[in-house]
Amino acid sequence: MSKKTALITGITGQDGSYLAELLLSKDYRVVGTVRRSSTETFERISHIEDKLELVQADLLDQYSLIDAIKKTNPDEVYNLAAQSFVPTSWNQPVLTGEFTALGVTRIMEAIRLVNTNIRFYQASSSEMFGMVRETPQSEMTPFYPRSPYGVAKVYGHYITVNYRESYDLFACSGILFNHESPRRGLEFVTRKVTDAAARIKLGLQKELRMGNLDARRDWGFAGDYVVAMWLMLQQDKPDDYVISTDETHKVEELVEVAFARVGLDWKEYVVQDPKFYRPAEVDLLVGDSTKARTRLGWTPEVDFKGLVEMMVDSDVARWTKYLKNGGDV
Ligand code: NAP
Ligand code: F7E
Repeated sequence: MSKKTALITGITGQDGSYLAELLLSKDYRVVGTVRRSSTETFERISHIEDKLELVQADLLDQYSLIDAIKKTNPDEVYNLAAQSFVPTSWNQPVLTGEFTALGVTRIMEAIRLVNTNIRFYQASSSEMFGMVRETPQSEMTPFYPRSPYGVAKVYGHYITVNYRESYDLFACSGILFNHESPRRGLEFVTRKVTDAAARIKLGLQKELRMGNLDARRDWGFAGDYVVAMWLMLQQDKPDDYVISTDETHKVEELVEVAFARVGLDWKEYVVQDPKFYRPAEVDLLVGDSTKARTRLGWTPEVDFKGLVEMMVDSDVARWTKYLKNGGDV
């Protein structure tokens, strides 16, 4: 049998890099879309770049998406590209809507025009639950998004469901709760905390300025979550699935575990700063991933403490190398 081809939008992001590794390990031909920038953003995929094919496409540019799909002829498309940072969605709500909401329609239109046999995965989010209507949150929980990002993801979710029902596409929406890794962007809370704990331990930073320490999230490991994305596209029928650890922890616990890993008491270093509070907060997220566990046979392998410690250890190693190399990472 010939190799399967997967096309990943957002391959340069956290999830894109883990999914590309997974699919290469399964002997896929892996194609990623990248957008033009004055400096390359390929850091997360530099270790596998020679095994990937990269094509230029942007979620804002319909023709580039059609062209990428026509030229590469994928069996599966994973739409991971988005403006994914919640606070930025208040500063750039229109752009967030263009990327994160309408971008989904553009890529599904490209699939519809080029080849309706392509299987499609949409990266939906627990942010759609927002001010939660029930706890824990499952596929049946109503949405109540609390940010322009959350609103855009609700659109992306429903357009995926609608194209599945309108055009009989194999289209799945994965409703993923927060997932993190040493490759997480530095502005997200987990990485901000683990990077700061490492820097403070090594004398490179004095304090950590934070927002709401009472918010609760269901945090898992990105490497576990990309397995669920792939499993969704291997089923007989397309469907939507919640992917989560089914455990919730306060931001304060995250800070405590991260600082304890480097032998520090977080209370001596963390300063609360109103700058990091949001216009509307999502206070509590905790998933019910029973459907994914029973139907896909998916289970996460890394727990909360293991995840935070993995990230702290990685940041300590990175900054230790920096200091050894005289300031060059
Ligand atoms: P990420 O690290 O922020 O990566 C986002 C990716 O999207 C990057 O490759 C970025 O490319 C690309 N991108 C942004 N705008 C684009 C555009 N206009 N055209 C083409 N590409 C564009 O995000 P992530 O954490 O890997 O998340 C992957 C997806 O899952 C996102 O859709 C996110 O919203 C969703 N999600 C994430 C989580 C989570 O906890 N991580 C949970 C639920 C859902 P550049 O490198 O060029 O910037
Ligand atoms: O914030 C609180 C903040 O930015 C988590 C994205 O991947 O997951 C992510 O969205 C919590 C919030 O992630 C700081 O108020 C406190 O309650 O790491 P975050 P997020 O907003 O949950 C979902 C599932 C996605 O889909 C998104 O793409 O932490 N918090 N102090 C802080 N957050 C940040 N960033 N910085 C702080 O200083």
